[in-house]
Amino acid sequence: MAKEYDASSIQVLEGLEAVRKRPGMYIGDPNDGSGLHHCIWEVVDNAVDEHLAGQNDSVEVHIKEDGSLSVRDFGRGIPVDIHKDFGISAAEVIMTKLHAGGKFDNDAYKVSGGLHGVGVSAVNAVSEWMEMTIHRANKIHFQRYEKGVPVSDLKVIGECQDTGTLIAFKPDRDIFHNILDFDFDTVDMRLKETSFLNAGLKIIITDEREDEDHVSEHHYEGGIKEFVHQLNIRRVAMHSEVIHVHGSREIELGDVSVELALQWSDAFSESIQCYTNIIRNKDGGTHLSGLRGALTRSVNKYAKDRNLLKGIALSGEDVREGLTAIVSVKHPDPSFSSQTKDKLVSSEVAGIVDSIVYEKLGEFFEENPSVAKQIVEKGLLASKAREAARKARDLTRRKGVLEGGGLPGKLADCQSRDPAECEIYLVEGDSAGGSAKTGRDRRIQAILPLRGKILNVERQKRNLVKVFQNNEIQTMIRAFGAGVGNNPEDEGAFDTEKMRYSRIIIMTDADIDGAHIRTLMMTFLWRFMRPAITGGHVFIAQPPLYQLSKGRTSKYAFSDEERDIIIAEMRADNPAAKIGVQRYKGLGEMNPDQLWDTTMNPETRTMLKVTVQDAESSDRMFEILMGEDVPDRRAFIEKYAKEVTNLDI
Ligand code: 0RA
Repeated sequence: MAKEYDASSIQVLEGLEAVRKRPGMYIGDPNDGSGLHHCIWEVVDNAVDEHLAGQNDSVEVHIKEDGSLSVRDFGRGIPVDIHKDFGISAAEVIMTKLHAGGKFDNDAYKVSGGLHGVGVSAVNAVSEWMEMTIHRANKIHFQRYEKGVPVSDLKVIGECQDTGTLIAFKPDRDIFHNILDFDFDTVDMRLKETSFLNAGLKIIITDEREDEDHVSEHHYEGGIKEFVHQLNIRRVAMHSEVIHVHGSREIELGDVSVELALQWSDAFSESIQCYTNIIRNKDGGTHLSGLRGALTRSVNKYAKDRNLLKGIALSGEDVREGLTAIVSVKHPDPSFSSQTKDKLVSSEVAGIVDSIVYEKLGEFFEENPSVAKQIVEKGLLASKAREAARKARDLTRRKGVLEGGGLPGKLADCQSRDPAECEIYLVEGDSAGGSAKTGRDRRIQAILPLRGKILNVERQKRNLVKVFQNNEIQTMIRAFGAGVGNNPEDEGAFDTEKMRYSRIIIMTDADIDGAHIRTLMMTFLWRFMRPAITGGHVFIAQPPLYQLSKGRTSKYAFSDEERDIIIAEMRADNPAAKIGVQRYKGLGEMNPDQLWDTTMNPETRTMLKVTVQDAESSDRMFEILMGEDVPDRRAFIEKYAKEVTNLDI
């Protein structure tokens, strides 16, 4: 017995050492905040498992002032009896042995899962300390670990009436060098999602780091149905009730259950979020393809049976326009395409989701004919708009060819034909366009002046023809030469491989109008040339706000703070110098040399690169900010752009 204990404890130490050596393999990147936050999800997952086992109805998370965090659940409490193979308490096994996150009782019990299924022991290994307090069998048990190693035995320290587990840990700064602060919004958003996916589970987050505690509580009896309702809260829903279907099928290893909530709105985009065992699969997978197939077939069948189609077949895209849906699958042994579980690949799931959704949605349509009719009508409108848009798009392409080479007259092209080194400046107004044409490096920089405000495409959802007939938009399509449209299956869809310039640089005045024009251009690119944005090809030029001159020297300032610093520097040796301050109201006020020096010279310029982390939330942001007349469009740029110099590109 003693020998066995020695051997296994050596194994434990080796395991913990492996985690500390390569934390990225077990808990995610330790330097960008993702690994740090994964520690929380891993610990919370254990509490969620107790909920799934029907043994826990609430979880309390505290973010503490000293950099630690605690998770309390009201489940059965981690078992404290001696584990027969290891000679130590089962609790200590769970806390120290990798892959011992699994449960000892029922195989079907653990459907929630940590990032890599390594369990809480991996978190223990990367924690300066971890403390476990267990309420079980009317006793309070306690044990402390440092860097994963127990520093005391599991001891009884008191008595209690309730059951549950409290795990507190402080991430080790030897592992997480850069980022040690838990981000409240990240924690809040993720745990909100967790509580939506676990109907009835209450999750309370308390941030104790400010003078006053900040408390956020999530508790949704309606589960994913309420989730869809919330996602659509700023949209006009086409039917008041969120549709909710569920079912299960038996496979060899146990039951696969499927839960789906869906609602159509007047939105343009489709938004389907997929989960397997409470974990988000951002790239979808077999549950998504099963759902899509069933949706297309059931809507078409309903419509055809009632002669609503007049010979047209609705495409999947037509049917899904404006759809918001959550599909949540629970599977005893799912397979994913990668460690990060971004895509579900278990092939049997496609058929299971398809058959459950097809059957249940068919029933729903039968029982709710007015809703069904509206969905069909929306699909028909989408189908017509898409067909008209296709024609208009073809026309745009043909017109380009007819006008010789297809390049618009306003474009001042560059000499090089190597897209990798070429860039195109989209410039607001003809006068700024003139300065830019003179000031540029004509070998690699092309200039396209655009007149006034381009069309807000977000308000033309039903009128795509108007989008394609717009002059400025046609000009851009032809200048970029890479097609238009986000659906790669469409002929002539935007393709970054075909781009004539690898960088599209939006250059507008540094005022409110300029900001507005910039967001209009970004909106167009997002809705019609999305791969340019997701591929990192879109930039925002940063012209200076001020020119400051003293005698013959002059400097540029790109913000008010910078202006004040430069003035102070210029006055350092002579406090009385009266310094010339010129505020640039528009790009047109700069002469070509100045524009080159401050904004366009690739050697010295700073630009903003447009980045999109989450397509889902970006969709919503474009919809909200561009759909209505919202004054604060600056939020937009702040959310999507990060500063880069040529070195980062
Ligand atoms: C193994 C078996 C049982 C519960 C747990 C583990 C458990 C683990 C954690 C981790 C955090 N909170 C937890 N709560 C429970 C079931 C024991 C039984 O049958 O009583």
